[in-house]
Amino acid sequence: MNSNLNKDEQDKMTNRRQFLKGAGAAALGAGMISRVSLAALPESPSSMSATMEPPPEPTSGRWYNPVVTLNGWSLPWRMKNGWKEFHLTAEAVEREIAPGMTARLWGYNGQSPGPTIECVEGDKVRIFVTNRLPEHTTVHWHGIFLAAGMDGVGGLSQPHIPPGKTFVYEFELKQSGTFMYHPHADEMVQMAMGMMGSLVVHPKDPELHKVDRDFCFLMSAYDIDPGTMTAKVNTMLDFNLWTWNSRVFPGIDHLVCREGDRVRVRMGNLTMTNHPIHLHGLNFEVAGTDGGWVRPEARWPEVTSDVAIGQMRAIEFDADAPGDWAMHCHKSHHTMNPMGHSVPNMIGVDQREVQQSIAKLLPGYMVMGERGMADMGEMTMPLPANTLPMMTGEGQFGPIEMGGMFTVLKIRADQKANDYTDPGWYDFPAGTVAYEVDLS
Ligand SMILES: [Cu+2]
Repeated sequence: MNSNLNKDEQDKMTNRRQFLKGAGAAALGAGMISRVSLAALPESPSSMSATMEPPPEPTSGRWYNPVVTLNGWSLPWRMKNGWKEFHLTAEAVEREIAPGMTARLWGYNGQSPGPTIECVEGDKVRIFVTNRLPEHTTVHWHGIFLAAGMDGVGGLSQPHIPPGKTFVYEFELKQSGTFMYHPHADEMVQMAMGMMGSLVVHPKDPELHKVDRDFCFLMSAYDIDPGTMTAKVNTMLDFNLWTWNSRVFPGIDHLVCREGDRVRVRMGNLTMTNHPIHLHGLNFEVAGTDGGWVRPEARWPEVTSDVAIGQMRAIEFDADAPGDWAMHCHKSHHTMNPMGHSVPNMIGVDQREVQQSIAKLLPGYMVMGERGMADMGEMTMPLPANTLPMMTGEGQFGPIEMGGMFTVLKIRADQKANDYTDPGWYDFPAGTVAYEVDLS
């Protein structure tokens, strides 16, 4: 992430300001910038990278424990006369889904999802939204209590933000918890193209709901044909990329923890189906939803939490089990990448004859799936450009055979506080790994 604009971007920004000044002289609708100085728009920093930024300490305003956005970053702000000012730019972006595949999506400030917005209960927040899309948009602040005219539903609570225009949203945060932002305008297209971001409101008292590590991500699904880059927006069910923060395994950041840490994972679902998120090795509690914190006496232990469409869940656990633990959606088709969704079931079918006849026409042709699909994880089948194998990833014992919504929770005794660097694969103590029985 580079929060300092280069010369070219500065010129663009200046041009945009001048353009806005000109436009500002004309009639302004409700919500458009009128009460704030047009020349004083805060910067709209942009990121081209899918690399996790270490949690940013708050630079001004009330102190809080920052969150860690998987493969993402948090949006800087500036304080102005007691207001925390952010600047989102809605625009076309390119997102690396995993090494080997890049998608053309829509997002905010250079990425899909957009940067995480972090603020504190009691903050007065002013969020500028500049629309650089080819069509109008709005931003809805999912779960936030605010004046109806700030809720961002195009046509219902405000006029749409036309291309090239900047609107401003203002509200005072009366709650803390886990929320998100996304358009409420041409949603079918704009959400299918990746427009969304996490919105975290920290408690005023940093000791409340305190954890050592606080991760967040949003779930989104895309339908991108192998060899192409643009998400199909009319797909209703048959998506082929199931993502966390617009990334798939093995491109999703690992959740690195120190043994003994209290850990929170905030996750939101903006796909069109539910995702039962399963964690190995530990149990957890749902400590919060997008409706607020769950009272401690109302929590129960779980190892899988279903995150339904349009819901958010903040789970918490004590990282007391060292090791490498899988964390994934339990729908097995959601831990797969594109190249497997239309493969027929060939288990038990002897394809040798077929192979021989096809190989005459297509040298190098391979049959697949006679013994299950695991062979496909190992095969280095030639793929069309810009797509990903169905099952992939290499662990210390062999192929992991996963894709999509899958990552690894890494708990280490010797990880330093606030250190998120990948410690590598777990060093299993001797005699603790499943082993082959000697039958001789
Ligand atoms: Cu799922």
